[in-house]
Amino acid sequence: MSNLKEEIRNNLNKLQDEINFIFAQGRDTVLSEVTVGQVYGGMRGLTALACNTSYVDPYSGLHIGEYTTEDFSSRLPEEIFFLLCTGKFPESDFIGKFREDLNQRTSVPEYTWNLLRTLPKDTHPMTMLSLGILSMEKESVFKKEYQKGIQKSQYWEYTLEDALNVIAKLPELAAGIYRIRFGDGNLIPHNPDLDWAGNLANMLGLPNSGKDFSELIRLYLVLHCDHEGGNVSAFTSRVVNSALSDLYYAISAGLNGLAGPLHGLANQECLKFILKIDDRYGDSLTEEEVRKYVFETLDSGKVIPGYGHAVLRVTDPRFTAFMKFGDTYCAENNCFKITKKLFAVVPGILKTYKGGKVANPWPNVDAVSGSLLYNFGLDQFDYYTVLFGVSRILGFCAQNILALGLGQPIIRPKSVTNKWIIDKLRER
Ligand code: HAX
Repeated sequence: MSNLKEEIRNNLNKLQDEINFIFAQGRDTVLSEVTVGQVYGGMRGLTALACNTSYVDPYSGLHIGEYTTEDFSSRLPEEIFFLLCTGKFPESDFIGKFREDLNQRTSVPEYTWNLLRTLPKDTHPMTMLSLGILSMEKESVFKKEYQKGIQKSQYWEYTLEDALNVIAKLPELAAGIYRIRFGDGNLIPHNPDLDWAGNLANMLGLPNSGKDFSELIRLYLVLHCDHEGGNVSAFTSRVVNSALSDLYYAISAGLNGLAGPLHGLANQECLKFILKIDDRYGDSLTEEEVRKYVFETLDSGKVIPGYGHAVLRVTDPRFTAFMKFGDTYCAENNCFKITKKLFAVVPGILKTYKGGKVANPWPNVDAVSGSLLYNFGLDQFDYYTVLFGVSRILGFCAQNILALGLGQPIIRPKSVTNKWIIDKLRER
């Protein structure tokens, strides 16, 4: 067994010391005030959560521990999971031991495959992923131990067991969903000698899959792993787990949030957008035609997928990492070329469109990821959010393990009625 558990315990001790210090210094200190606008505006800008896995700086993007996206983007997802849970990178012997551990846990139960195979053919792959994980809920080690009666201080340990059991099965489950939904339904067996991302790339069984495709899947699974605590999917997963619903419920719930077009589904919307441009203008697309298409989209009341962000105020460094990959591996691909042309044009338009109402005119990670997958023959864009989900589950797991380890209570903010707010305004 790797030293993951021991290092999580060390991290929890460190985080608990910090919390003790924070409480001693000023438990009643006001961090953020809430305006009426925020109450009706998706709580944007309200600082009301602590999350110690990752942090999104509006100007430098995603940080995990002390590391920037550039620092960690060349690592394996297994190392990223360790980093999310412990705040540091593992020693060099971790990968081998962790792989051995995961290899003992890979097998997806037959009843899950049976369930997935009986779903209607047009079921969205995200529904299949969410249901696939939920179907295994009866395997939850946390639930079984909780029913026996465990200490609160042990909740995280059994949640870690659930996390490892789910993470180990994800390549097989996600690839199986692809093959049932889009292929001949025959599953490719897990290869114990491949790493986590390599296995997923291999089990998809694409004709084009080779070293470069595995590298893309590795990068994809690293870049989507976590985005602090307030985004729809992570927050949903945490809220559900805070009721001590086990990790299977919490992951499935988080995935349901990720499935929305303003969140994880944006990458498939992006590629559709790019393919429509390609269809209409083809190879000879000019900058003026891109501008025309973007304005047409905006004027019809639609958003430009892949642009904007609730927190970021610069080009997403994850977008930059993918663009670097694209320049190296797919520079001649038409979708990638259109992605570049959009990048040259869209921010300038969004900066001033309708008085500059778009808070962040720059691209997010979804603006490019689909083009790269498409280049390798992964042309079923309904599937893209599944890959996002597989990666983001690392973050859901780490966030919930740490929150339980720190004894965080059930989440329950207060809501009020319009009348309550009107009365409050009258008091001014
Ligand atoms: N195109 C056109 N209009 C946009 C826009 C875009 N890309 N981004 C924001 N706007 C509009 C909003 O719709 C909003 O208009 P209204 O006031 O008329 O409602 C206005 O600009 C202000 O919104 P904002 O404060 O800039 O953005 P939000 O924090 O409300 O929303 C979103 C952030 C990411 C949802 C938003 O920018 C958007 O819809 N982008 C396109 C979809 C997308 O790329 N989603 C993926 C985001 C990354 C992610 O979470 N992936 O999982």
